[in-house]
Amino acid sequence: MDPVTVMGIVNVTPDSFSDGGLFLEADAAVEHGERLAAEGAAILDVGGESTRPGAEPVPEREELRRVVPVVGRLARSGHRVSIDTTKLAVARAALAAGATLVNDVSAFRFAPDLAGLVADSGARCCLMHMLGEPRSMQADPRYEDVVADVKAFLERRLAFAIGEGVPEERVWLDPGIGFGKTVDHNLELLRRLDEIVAIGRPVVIGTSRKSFLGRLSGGKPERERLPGTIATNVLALERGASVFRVHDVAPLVDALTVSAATLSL
Ligand code: PMM
Repeated sequence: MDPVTVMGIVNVTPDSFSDGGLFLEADAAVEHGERLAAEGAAILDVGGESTRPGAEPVPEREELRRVVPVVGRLARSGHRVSIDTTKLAVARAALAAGATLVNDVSAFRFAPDLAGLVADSGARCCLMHMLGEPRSMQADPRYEDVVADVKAFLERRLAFAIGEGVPEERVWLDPGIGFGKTVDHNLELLRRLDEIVAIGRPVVIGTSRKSFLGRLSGGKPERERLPGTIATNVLALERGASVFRVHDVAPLVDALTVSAATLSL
């Protein structure tokens, strides 16, 4: 696997916290995806349901309507597409439309049958840690030891996926920055990311424009969080992360390529 794989975010939602619905229309989303690919994104991560803290679930029909045409058009243009969903029907339709990776922020907890679909389809999957569900995850997140707890969770979900027939080498893991975590939890996970990497699967990291970066930089709004996004992704690379899920692809590709060369990765 390349030392740096940048995953560009293509949100097709009216309420995603950082795109503000700019890419709701399929044409705009496809155009955005094409631009991220041209900037160096190796994977385009298409999502139709916001997972921002407090977000309400999106009905399946609406999620399908948002994402399937976008996945199909980007895949037909030759791009590697991942589908960011927790729903079986959405993943099934997206894989049929050409997606090759299922990015499930619930790690197959919300739809356990997703594991069998991934196993049968030959797709890869990304299993992410989240405390509970988006609606309530930020209420009062507590851990015994956030890194040990997240690691144990990811090991359990990896074992579940393997038990359902997904070959281990097709699974990526993600500690889920911002998903049921305080600022200190997020920092501890980044600081000790090597412990998650030690599980032995590629680690995906998603810090892009997230609220803890705003909190740490004097309350900066989403669009001014690029420096924090770069800093955290570079540190995650140094600690062994391999896949970087970001909104601002061009600057991150630059920063991570230079960092990888400096680290002789
Ligand atoms: N973050 C969001 C959505 N999907 N998937 C993975 N694997 N990791 C993440 O950190 C992650 C994700 C929320 O961010 P967005 O609303 O900007 O897409």
